[in-house]
Amino acid sequence: MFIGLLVAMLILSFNASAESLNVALNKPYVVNLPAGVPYKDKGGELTDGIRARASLGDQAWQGFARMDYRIVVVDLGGIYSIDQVKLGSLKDEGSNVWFPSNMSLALSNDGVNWRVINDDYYSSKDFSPKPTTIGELDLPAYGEQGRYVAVKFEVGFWVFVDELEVWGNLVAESNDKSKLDEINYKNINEVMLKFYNKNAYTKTEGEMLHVSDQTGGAKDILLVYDQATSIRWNELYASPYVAYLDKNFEPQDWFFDTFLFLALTTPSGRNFGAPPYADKTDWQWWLWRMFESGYGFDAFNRAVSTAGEKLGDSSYKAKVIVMIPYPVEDSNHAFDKDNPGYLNANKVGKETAAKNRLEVVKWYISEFEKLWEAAGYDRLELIGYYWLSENLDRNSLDRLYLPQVGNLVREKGYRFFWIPWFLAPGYSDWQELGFDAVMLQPNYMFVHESARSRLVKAGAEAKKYGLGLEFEADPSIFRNVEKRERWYDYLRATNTLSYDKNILRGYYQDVDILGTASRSSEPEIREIYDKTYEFVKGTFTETITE
Ligand SMILES: [Ca+2]
Repeated sequence: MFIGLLVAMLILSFNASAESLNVALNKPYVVNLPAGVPYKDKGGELTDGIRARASLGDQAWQGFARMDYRIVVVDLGGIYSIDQVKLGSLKDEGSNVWFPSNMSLALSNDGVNWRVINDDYYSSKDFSPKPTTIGELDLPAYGEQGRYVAVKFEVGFWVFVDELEVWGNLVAESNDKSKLDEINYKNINEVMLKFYNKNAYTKTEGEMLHVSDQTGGAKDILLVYDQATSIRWNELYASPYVAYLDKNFEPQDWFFDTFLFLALTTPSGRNFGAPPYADKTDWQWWLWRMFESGYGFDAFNRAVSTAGEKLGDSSYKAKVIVMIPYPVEDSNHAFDKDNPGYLNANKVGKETAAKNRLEVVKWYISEFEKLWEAAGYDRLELIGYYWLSENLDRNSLDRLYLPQVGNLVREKGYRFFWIPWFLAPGYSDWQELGFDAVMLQPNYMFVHESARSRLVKAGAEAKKYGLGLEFEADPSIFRNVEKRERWYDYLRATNTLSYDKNILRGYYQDVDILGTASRSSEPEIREIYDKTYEFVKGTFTETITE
C-alpha cells in the first residue's frame, strides 16, 4: 500500500515534469523589426497556435525582408523551465524565401540580463529538397529557466515564419509588470554574437581529416589566386609564402607546404566559377598565364630554389594543386564556338551534357599536363586537382560526372580536392562525389553579423563528416580591428576546441594579404604574418576568451 502510493506519486511527479507544453501559446511578444505589408503580423500571430500551409499566399505567414536578422522576445509571464524552442518557417526557392540559416536562444528572468542557452546553423540537408516546403527549426534548451525568451534568426533575403513555440513547464508564477516595451535588442544581439557554443563541437562524434596519403601529404594549403584582376605572381611575391621571412626579408624557415593555384576572373570579363561563365579561350588564356616564364608556377619554383639556398636545403619541394574550372556554358555564349551548347543540359540533355563536361575536364587536364611536363619544375611537386565550384548544382548534373573526374585524377596518381562554402549542398557525401580531401569554409570573416559559433559549427561539421577546414581573411583586416580579431579567432578556435594540429587546412587570403603584411612597417600589421606563421608551425597558443 505504502509502496504503491510512493510509486503512484513518483509517476505523478515524473509526468508533471516530463509533460512539456507549448508555454508560449497566446503569450505577448515583441520583434525588433516587425513584419511589414503585405505579410504583416495582425497582432499575436506568432503565438496564436495557427499554422500556415506551404504557400506564400497563406495569411498566417509573417514575412521578414533582409536587415540581417530578427529578434523575437516572448514574455511567458512567469518562470518556466524550457526544453526547446521551435520556429515554423517556409521555403519557396522561386520567390527567394529561405529557411533561416541560423537561430539563437537566450533566456532572462528580468528582461534585462540575458544568458545565451544555445544556437545552431541549418543547412539544406536538414530539410526537404522540395523547392516549396515547410520546415521547423528547433533548438534544445536543456531545462534552463527564464521568464523572457529571446529567439534570433538570420534573415538573408526573405524569411517567412508562422509560429514560435516554447516547450516547457511552469516553475513559479510572477506578478511583476512585463518588461516587453523596454527590451534592448542591441544588447541581446551582442551577447548572442559572443556566444561560443563549445558543447556543439565536443558533443559531435567523428574525426576531422588528418594529413595523410589521402591529402597527398598536404597539410597547410595556401590559395594562390592568379587571375585577370590579381597581381602577376613573381618570385618576389611568392617568397614570403614559400619561406618565412624575417623583418629583413631573410628566409628563416619553410612556410606553407602546398600551393593551390586558381582563378575566377578573366580578361574577357567572364568567370571560371560563376556567370557569365568562362569559355575555352579563357581556359587557354589561364594555362598560358600560369606557365609564362618568371610568373605563376615558375615564380614559386624560383622562390623555393632561392629560399633553399639560404636555408641550406636543396631537396625541398613545394606541393602544387591546380584548379579545374567549372565546365559549364551560358545559354547565350558557347564554351566552344565550334560546338555551341554542348555543355548545356537544356540543349543536349542532362546525360549528354554530363558526358561532354567530363570530356572538357579530360581535355583540360591533358593540356595542363603537357605544359607541366615540358616546364620540368625541379622544386615543385604536383599532388592534385581542385574542383573550383564551391557547391553542388541544384539540378544534380554535377553528380553525374564528378565521381568520374575523381577517378581520372586518382588513376593519374593525384588527389582530388574541394573547398565548399559553409553548409553548401554536397559536402556531407563528398566520398560519393569522388573527392579525396575536402575543407569546409566557415565564412565567419565575410558574413555581416556572424557569431563566433559559426566557427564552432564548421568545426563540428568537419568532425562529423571527416573534413579539413579553411581559414579566411579579407583585406578589411588591415584597417578594421574587429575584422583582424576575426582572423585570429579562426586560429584561436583551433586551440580553444583542441583541434588536432595535424588536420588538413586551407588558407584563403584574398590575393596577397599575408605577403602585404610581411612587408609592413606597422607592427600590428606585420604581426598578422608572424602569428599566421606561428599557427602553421603549431606554436600559436592564443585561445578565444569569452
Ligand atoms: Ca501563427
